[in-house]
Amino acid sequence: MQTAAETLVAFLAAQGVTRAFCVPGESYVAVLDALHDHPSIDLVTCRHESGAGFMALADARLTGVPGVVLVSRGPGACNASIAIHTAQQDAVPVLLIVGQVEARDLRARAFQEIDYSRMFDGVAKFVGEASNADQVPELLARAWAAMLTGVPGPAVLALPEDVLAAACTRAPLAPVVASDAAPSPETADRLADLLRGAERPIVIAGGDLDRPGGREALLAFAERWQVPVAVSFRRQDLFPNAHPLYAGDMGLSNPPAQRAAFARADLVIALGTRLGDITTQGYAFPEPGQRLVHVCPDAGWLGWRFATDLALAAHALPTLAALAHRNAAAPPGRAAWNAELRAIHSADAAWVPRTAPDGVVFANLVAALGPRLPDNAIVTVDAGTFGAPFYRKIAWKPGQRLLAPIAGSMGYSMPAAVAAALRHPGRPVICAVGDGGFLMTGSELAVAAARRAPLKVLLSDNGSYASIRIHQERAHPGRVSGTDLVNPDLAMMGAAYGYPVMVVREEAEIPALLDALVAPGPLFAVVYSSLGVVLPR
Ligand SMILES: Cc1ncc(C[n+]2csc(CCOP(=O)(O)OP(=O)(O)O)c2C)c(N)n1
Repeated sequence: MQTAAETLVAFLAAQGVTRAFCVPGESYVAVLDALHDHPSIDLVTCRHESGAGFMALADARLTGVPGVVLVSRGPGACNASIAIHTAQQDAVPVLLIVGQVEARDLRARAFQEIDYSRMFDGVAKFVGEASNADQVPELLARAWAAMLTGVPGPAVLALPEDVLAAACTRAPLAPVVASDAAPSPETADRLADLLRGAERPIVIAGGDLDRPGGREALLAFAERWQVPVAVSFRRQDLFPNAHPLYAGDMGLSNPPAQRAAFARADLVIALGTRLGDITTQGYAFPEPGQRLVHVCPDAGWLGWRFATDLALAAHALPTLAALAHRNAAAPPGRAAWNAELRAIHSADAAWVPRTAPDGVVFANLVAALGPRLPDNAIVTVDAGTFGAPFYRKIAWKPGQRLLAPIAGSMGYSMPAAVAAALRHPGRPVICAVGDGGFLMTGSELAVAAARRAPLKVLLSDNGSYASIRIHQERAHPGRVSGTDLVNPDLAMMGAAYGYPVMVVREEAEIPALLDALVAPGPLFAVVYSSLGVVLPR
């Protein structure tokens, strides 16, 4: 007879999980023991539960299989909670398994007890707790289905220590996940009619296209129908940015000319995006009166904040497949519209190098890195103002992957890079991070070092939580409060992890840094970057 812990591990293996991330806890040693017998699941021991959670998130984005995080009760679950919030915002399936207090102590205010259904209510798509071992298979199946249906997202399972060690008499249930919701033929006809009649359409492509075949289908659709494509927040790698039909991204600071042009679109097709806050420029685009087609697999997002002319509770890929079989045509004015959007994006993407007396202008470096990035590079970008040029000044190619937290969570990029380097040992992985973000989860570099995963760290040290300083200068000029950082010697920290270190103090050193960044092997590059150049004048 299997224990519930063994049933759990067998279930994960059967669902295609090949890696799980943990910080161990006494409340789930039974799972650790069950993993001992399952070499097909690589258990990655992390240094902080937020790091474990972010690794699971990045791994899930790269594989399409839910990321698995194992944590201890109470403190462990609290540390991991940032990844659950991020998984929800980023629409990534992540399963958080919490070793819970013993079943007899549930709701007894026991040591390190939390009621996770209350803690994660509104954050996770599913929260389950077992009070006996036979409930575990069903809870697993429900969590799995919740993570993968509609808009993907996180699930949490609280499994008491004694339940995990107890015999489970029920066989694991394989969840049936229907994830191919497609438009009806009539709806696809209507969408094709709208497209044929639109002089100034725009597609906003979102995360639902981040799946096998998604990028190829989007490109083929755009070319066949001659529709310009903008990407939703931080999804630049969905469409070749150098393509004449790439119209730019929906981001934190779209230029006024671009916003004005998008507002003139006579058809907005939101394809596989929730149309969230930033993608819609603070729920301001599409404007009232703009014709909107919203394709989203979760009906809960249709009609949310925006009046929709055609609402499709469908996935993006089958929608594109349906359009591929219909006659494509465009009114004569379409070419001029496409060229106009492209010109606006190109003007915004152009970068004129600047100089600053107080350090390297980090954007100069990022703009120069773009053309040198290998075609199969994976770049993880943390939250912070150093990251801004990655979104507009690099022309992403579909073979490259940009892993940036849509939730804007600091501390994401280092663990994400570790997960990427473990998942794709043959691909170049670059972790871009600020001094603030690095000191949050930089210790996960120990995991990469232990496994000889050769990632590259590109660290912008400007001695500040500069993103917040920018807001501060706008609202309260000259009154610096809480945003200055006095850093340790970051280069020494890189060396302590056994990484070859490069310190860049001047722009003249950028060419050598670029060479090092595209050469094989690990690297820890600290760039003393200008703070002054990013502050409002
Ligand atoms: C976990 C978390 N805490 C706080 C914030 C708010 N925040 C956003 S950017 C930022 C500063 C980032 O500083 P740094 O990593 O040094 O990059 P910089 O902005 O200086 O380039 C802060 C504190 C956040 N987004 N995430």
